[in-house]
Amino acid sequence: MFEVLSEKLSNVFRLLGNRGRLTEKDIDDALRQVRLALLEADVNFKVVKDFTTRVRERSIGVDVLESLTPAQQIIKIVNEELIATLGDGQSTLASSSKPPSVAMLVGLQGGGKTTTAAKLALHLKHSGQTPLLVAADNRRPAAVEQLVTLGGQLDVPVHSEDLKVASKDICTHALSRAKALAATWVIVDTAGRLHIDEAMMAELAQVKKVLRPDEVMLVVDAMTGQDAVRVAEEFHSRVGLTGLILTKMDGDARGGAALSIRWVSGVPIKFIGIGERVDAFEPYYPDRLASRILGMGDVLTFIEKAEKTLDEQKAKELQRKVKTASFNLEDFLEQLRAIKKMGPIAQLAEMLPGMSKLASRLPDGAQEEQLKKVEAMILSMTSQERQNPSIIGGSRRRRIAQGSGVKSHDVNQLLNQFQQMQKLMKMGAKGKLPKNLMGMFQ
Ligand SMILES: Nc1nc2c(ncn2[C@@H]2O[C@H](COP(=O)(O)OP(=O)(O)OP(=O)(O)O)[C@@H](O)[C@H]2O)c(=O)[nH]1
Ligand SMILES: [Mg+2]
Repeated sequence: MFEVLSEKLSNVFRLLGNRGRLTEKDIDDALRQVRLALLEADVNFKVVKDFTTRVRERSIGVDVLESLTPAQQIIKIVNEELIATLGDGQSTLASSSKPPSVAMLVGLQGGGKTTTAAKLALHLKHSGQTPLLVAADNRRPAAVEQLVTLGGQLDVPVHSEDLKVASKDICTHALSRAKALAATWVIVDTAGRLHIDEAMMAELAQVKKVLRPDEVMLVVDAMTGQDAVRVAEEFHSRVGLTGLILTKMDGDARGGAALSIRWVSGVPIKFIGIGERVDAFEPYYPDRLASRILGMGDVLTFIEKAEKTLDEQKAKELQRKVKTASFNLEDFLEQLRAIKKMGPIAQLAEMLPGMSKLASRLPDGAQEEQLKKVEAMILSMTSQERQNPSIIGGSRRRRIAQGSGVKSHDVNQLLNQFQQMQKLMKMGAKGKLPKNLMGMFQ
């Protein structure tokens, strides 16, 4: 479904290429292409706007990871924000503590309700459940027959009644039958109409009242683009939905519905239908869909691995340096930056002996300012000075203060604190620290 979009996004990233640095303009140009590609894919314009704003905010001024190119870094951000748009985490089926659990399927005509009821029954059966299908669509004889046939193929019982019986009564009887059969799940296929109308909503409300379902899922055709999104909003406000099932995701539609529906309706997608066969059905994983849309599963796996090994390497290296007391201002700067990315200063205090006092002495909010100041000072030092701060005398101190726009005594303070920290590390390396501080040297 996402071939065209995928290809366009790949082109954008290819153009960003392996450049060493990306300017704000490069990022804006790339995001303009991304925006166009999404709009052409029929993604809701509000979703597009929100998405590109979030990606831009995070891309500009991003700290580039050593092992990733800027383009890879941006792909990483796009991927993460895409997942956020598609719905964070996987949404599982809600079940009842007292079986049977009940899933009611609703939707417009031809959306795939009946087929999906059978698919869901098979899915549940495969996971060890005993489902009962219910033909509550009594508007057409063919609809009942369709479900009965599908149930027969899957060896799943189907509850159906004479067309004259009202849907809500069929449902009442079906619940008793489920108990008698000791079914763990009841899956109810309801009648669809061409358009949303009062009669349909009234009937669904009645059926819902009888069933007291654990899940009310809208089965919606992903090929219908933005219409699907409107239908979801409407059903959600009228009937109250717990989930969405997107069907015909195997088609060649542009993908806008899939990309917008969760964000616009606020209802989680639970399953997707990917073909006409009863087994063409999958739980919905936002991360898998995102990587399909980006069309670069390999790159994403690479990015993930690079990040993980980098983190591990860095942690090991830091530990070694602290243990051998060879931790210098260069390392300190790197830690500061890592902390800035993480946020709370408390973590820095925990990690570095001697820093906790400094952190707690700072007034609220001044901490970030102080971090910036410290960073500026270290940046004004030569590499030699960072590796061996003891060579910093009066004239070097003045130069550093001037270069970073602080007072000489600020530099002094930093150097003193750093010295204290090094002392603690040396004591730690020799095993001479109090027990509670020794923890970090083990
Ligand atoms: N390619 C594809 N076709 C699907 C999928 N799901 C359903 N269909 C087809 O869509 C058509 C309509 O499906 P139904 O299950 O009858 O739809 P319905 O919502 O029950 O329709 P009504 O009962 O008329 O309201 C059938 O031809 C299905 O085979 C899917 O995921 N992929
Ligand atoms: Mg049907």
